[in-house]
Amino acid sequence: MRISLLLLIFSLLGFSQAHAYLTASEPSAGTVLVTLPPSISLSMSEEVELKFSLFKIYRLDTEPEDKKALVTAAKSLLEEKIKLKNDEAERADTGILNEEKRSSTITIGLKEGLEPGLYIIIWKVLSVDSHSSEDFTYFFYQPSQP
Ligand SMILES: [Cu+2]
Repeated sequence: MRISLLLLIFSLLGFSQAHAYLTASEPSAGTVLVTLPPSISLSMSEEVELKFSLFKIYRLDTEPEDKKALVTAAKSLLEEKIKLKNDEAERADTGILNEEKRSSTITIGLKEGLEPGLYIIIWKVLSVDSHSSEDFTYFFYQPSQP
């Protein structure tokens, strides 16, 4: 019993390590920024094929009341927007800044003059092992009042 449980844990770990998942981001999830940087970066557990991966940043008009509502909002953003074409106007990003074909560190440009609020970064990536995965992270932009 104990051995099979251990095997299960190891196989679950093996499964998650075989895909590109977020290991870190700058800013990190939930950070409140007083000023916006020119770009944000995502670190993935393995390299992704940038031509076959999508990264988008959206500002939400209404902020979710709690973490659960935020996850729901992010999931519907992923469903509705990740494959949308010609959506540059409603996005907060200017696209990825990487020039290489594959990378585990993705830099995404931010537009200038963005409104305060909650920003959600969504992605659907194809990792070099040919598996695809999608997820999100988020930050707040809250400039201090003069
Ligand atoms: Cu994989």
